[in-house]
Amino acid sequence: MEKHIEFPLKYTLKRLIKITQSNANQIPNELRDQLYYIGNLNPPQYVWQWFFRYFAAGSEKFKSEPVDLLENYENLFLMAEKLLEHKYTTEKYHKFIRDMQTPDYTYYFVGDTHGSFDDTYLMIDYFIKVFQVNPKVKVIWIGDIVDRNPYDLQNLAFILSFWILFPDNVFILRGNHEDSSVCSRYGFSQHLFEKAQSRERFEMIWKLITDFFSKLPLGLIFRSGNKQGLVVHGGIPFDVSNYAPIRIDEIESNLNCYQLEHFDMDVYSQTILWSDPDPELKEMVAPTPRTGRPRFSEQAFRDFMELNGFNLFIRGHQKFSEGYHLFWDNRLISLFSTSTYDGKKIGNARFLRLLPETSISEIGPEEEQRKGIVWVNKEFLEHQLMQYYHAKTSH
Ligand SMILES: [Mn+2]
Repeated sequence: MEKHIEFPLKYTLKRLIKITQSNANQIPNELRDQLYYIGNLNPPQYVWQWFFRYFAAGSEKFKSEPVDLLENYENLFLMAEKLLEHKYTTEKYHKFIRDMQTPDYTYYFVGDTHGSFDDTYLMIDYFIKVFQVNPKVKVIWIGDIVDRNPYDLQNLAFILSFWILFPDNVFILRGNHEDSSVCSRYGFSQHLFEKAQSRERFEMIWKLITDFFSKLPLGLIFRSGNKQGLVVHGGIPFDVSNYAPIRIDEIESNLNCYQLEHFDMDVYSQTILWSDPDPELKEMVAPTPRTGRPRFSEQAFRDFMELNGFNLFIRGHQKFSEGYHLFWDNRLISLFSTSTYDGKKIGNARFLRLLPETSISEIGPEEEQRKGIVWVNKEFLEHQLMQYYHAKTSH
């Protein structure tokens, strides 16, 4: 084992913890100025406090979280909803965000986090450090932030505050669990109810959150170097009972995706949120026996990619204990960024880092001398950051 390296940048998590523990409401001005500079925004004090409370405390503090924090949750969700509305009016934020103007940026993609606060904490800590070395960075959360683990409300609040602090660098997409018919069954509504302590308070904030979920974009079209592609939670759009290759531009205006529940959506929005790739599938597309979950074949995938001019497709949705899976010459990358599920350890969390110069054929786990697939592990991330830091500062 390599010995512990102190990250050379000023704002290590350790230093932040020291500052915030001595005075939880005192946010260091120097750090704030630097983050303002990167984020170009002046968020309200409670967003900072929220962010720093989590940054300083970690998941250990959740059990003793005071009840009056509910008002902070409410403020945070109101702020998030406002930000989403504001983004819509700029026309840049839509059912699909088109983010093609920054091919010199590094893109980070995070798969399902499902309330795994400790993994999210390591990733956000890492991203904040990356921002300090290189502001030309974007981070995309691919949905399924809630359910499946005990601290999903906190996970969501932490990711939202990160988004509010860096609205031009951070994006949040909808997953199939950001749906009131799903997150009322897999943990989230229960956790919120326990926090609210009364039916009335619960219903007020439940409405706020599920409304927010219903307005999230389905996907983001990006370009980094010579890579151009789409990121969504599930898979390509198709009609399972009447297959034909689909062009995003042609279906977008008719998509009926801004619904609280997927039952009320059109079939394309449903498959974008729910479908899975299946290398064994002989038909173009088919439902999964028993569950009915839609699947698509390699040929259906290649047709979609060619028709839309994409060479890379990134998604989450499927549980892989290694945290990722590569399909079809790395053209489809599946990410799973939680190491715990139903409160139990299931494997490793990973995310994807796409530098402009990364080529699709070299994508693979970084610890196997390949590129882009990054392991969410404290020592590994520190080591990885050191390499990144030296590469950025040596020329
Ligand atoms: Mn999912």
